Amino acid sequence: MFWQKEIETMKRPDLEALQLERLKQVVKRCYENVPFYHNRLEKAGVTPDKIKTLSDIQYIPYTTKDDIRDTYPYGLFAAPMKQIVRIHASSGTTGKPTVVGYTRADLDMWATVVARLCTAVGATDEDIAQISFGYGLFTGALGLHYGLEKIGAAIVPASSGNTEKQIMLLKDFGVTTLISTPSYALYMAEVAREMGYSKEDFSLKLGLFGSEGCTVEMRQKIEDEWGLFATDNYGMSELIGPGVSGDCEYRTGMHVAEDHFLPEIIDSASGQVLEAGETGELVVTTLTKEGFPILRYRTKDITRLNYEPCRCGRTHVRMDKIKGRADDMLKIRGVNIFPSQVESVLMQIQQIGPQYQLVVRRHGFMDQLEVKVELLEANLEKYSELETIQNNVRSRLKTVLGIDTHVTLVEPKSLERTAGKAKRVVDLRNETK
Ligand code: DLL
Repeated sequence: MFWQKEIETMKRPDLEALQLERLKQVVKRCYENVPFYHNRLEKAGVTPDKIKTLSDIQYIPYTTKDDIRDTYPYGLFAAPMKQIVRIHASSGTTGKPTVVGYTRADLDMWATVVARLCTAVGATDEDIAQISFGYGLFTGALGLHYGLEKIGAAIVPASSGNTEKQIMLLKDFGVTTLISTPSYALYMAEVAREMGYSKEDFSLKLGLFGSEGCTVEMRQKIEDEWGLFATDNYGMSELIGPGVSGDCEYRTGMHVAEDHFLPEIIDSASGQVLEAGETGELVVTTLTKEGFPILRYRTKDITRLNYEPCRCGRTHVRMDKIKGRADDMLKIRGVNIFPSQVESVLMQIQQIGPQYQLVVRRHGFMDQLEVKVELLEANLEKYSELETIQNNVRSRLKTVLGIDTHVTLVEPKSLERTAGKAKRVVDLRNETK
């Protein structure tokens, strides 16, 4: 199903013509309204009239998170505060947050792109949708909220936390669509079971997940636990929040809302733009935003763009599941490792639960990766059985990662659960010498 079929299935040449028109406008807007961009573009010798083709985007310098921080809080806003009707900020844990502002038109565009991804996977005005993302400065909850409202779903704005109450609402309200991080969906399933429920006690049929990575294997676990169809959705507050891209029914990549966001892939280290189909860092230019437009933003997220036609009929490019963040990539003894690779392996092993944590330490000059996983049953008494599981995990990880890891089996339900994004990596390399 489509929310805006004409736009979502637009012929590529028409789409690219629209993108070019909008690119010119956004460059002009930034140049004229934001001193930061004015100076940057001048320095690079790019005036708005220099943009004649889409590939002329390459002359525009990248924008980074540091640029947003350096202009904290409102330095990159391109509309007067009078026109700003909403402010969000990133969930960053260190330093000042990155602050973004929306005009009324921005909010409308946001709701529209979210409405598209909800509709693409079958959500309708018949649905009862529980939003278990935290309401607040984080864009996840309000982003999904207004998109779902646009399509006419009945929204249960549960926010995150108080998991037993969440389960009660899911059950008593006959909720059909769950919106949360994938890790919280799994945790909720665990609590539901502890409360004595099975999936048949609920009416869930769809899960709109996102805000953190979710491998296909983990998605399968969530689907098995809840008996729903789970989809992946990507976005970030600097660009708008959720709605930048989302799965269609075929789940073979997330369609980027390309009439509003122009994606590129670059080599993280050199900054070179890569060929279509290569994997690298995603860079995005917002094409229509008024309050907080951003030119060539380096997302640090690693993915690949797929321009092959999709069976669903959408022509907008698909991006692969996020492989990891450039700064989440662990370099251990010279080998690049993404937590998502570890996750794929762990999810396939029967005796362990879906929660995990990676701890990196430095012993002398050697980095060591400890993989903490939970046993499913506490009463595995035989030491040899534990050893078999441990060896199995270790050897499968070695096959996939190419390095030896230290596998620690911990008590069931002992790793930390969060209602938001799971913290999978603890890097202690600067503390352990
Ligand atoms: O997480 C926006 C969002 C909310 C997207 C709800 C989807 C659903 P931030 O808090 O600014 O915004 O975090 C953005 O989260 O750069 C990625 O590293 C990560 N991320 C977001 N979606 C996905 C996803 C929201 N589907 C950062 N898969 C991004 C993997 C994701 N990582």
